[in-house]
Amino acid sequence: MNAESLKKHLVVSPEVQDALDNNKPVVALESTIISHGMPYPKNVETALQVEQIIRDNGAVPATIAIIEGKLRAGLSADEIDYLGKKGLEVTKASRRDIPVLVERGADGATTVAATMIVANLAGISVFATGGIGGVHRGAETTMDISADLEELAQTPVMVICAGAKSILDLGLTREYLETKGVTVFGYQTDELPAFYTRSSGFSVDYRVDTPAELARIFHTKSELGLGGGMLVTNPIPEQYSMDADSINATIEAALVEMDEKGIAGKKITPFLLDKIQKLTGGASLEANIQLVFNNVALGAQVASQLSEQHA
Ligand code: PSU
Ligand code: MN
Repeated sequence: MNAESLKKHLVVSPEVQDALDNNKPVVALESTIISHGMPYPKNVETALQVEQIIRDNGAVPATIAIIEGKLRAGLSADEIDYLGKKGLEVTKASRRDIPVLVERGADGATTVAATMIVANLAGISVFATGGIGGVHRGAETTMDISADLEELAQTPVMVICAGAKSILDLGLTREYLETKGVTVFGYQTDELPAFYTRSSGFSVDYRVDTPAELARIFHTKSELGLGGGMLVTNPIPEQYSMDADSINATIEAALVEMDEKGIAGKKITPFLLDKIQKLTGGASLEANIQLVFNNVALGAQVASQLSEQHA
């Protein structure tokens, strides 16, 4: 985007802009997790706590969304509350939705893909969240593959997550990322974490044990002009991880109900997240919140390391 278009469509909050101008660490955050990933008011409480954790770790949070047609990096507490309250009524915005929402002056809660796009436009390199979209089970016939994976292939933002849920086909997701040249890192682990649990039976491409090394690799990738993102998977802390058999049984039950109800397209992920939360009586929501806290703390540490390397 040229400077004029950027100015027209992108609004960076003064705090985030000041941090970027002065090489201070910034961590981007998505808003679909607020509107479509958790129920109100837990979603808003969590989003605000997440921002606080980033501050406590020495970085500036930049929650990203589309509000009244503007791409926004850095929201006020009132704006976060607005998105959280509106919940599923806000459009879930991935790459394809951005031009329409901007032209219409509408609101959008950004997915991982759309958040990466806006973060990159704003000049933010590190983005932390809970889980990413991937290749859905049965994708060999439905072709349901999240645009998040394509975005990781092309947009130079490091995404920190807790792996992917087994609502997805983790093996196919790994294969897809490999084809697209996206390196999958395990933070202090050799195994791909499966969101609610620390293990999945799948390996990562590389284990990295420090935020400093993650920052150096990101920097080197950029020096090499390789483009594309980096996927860092950070396992849920042991004390919050769920029992694998029980969560997998819940996920299977949610998938059966999804088929029965004929849920399809972009509604799939929010439907499954909600169903799993209801079936576990909130235990999965608590695990979800804790793993996000863990990821954003790591995000702040990596962003701090990146700033130091640029100093
Ligand atoms: N996975 C989660 N929680 C989430 C999402 C995925 O565990 O909130 C959200 C993210 O915003 C992600 C999006 O980018 O769902 C993927 O949706 P889809 O599969 O329709 O691309
Ligand atoms: Mn999909």
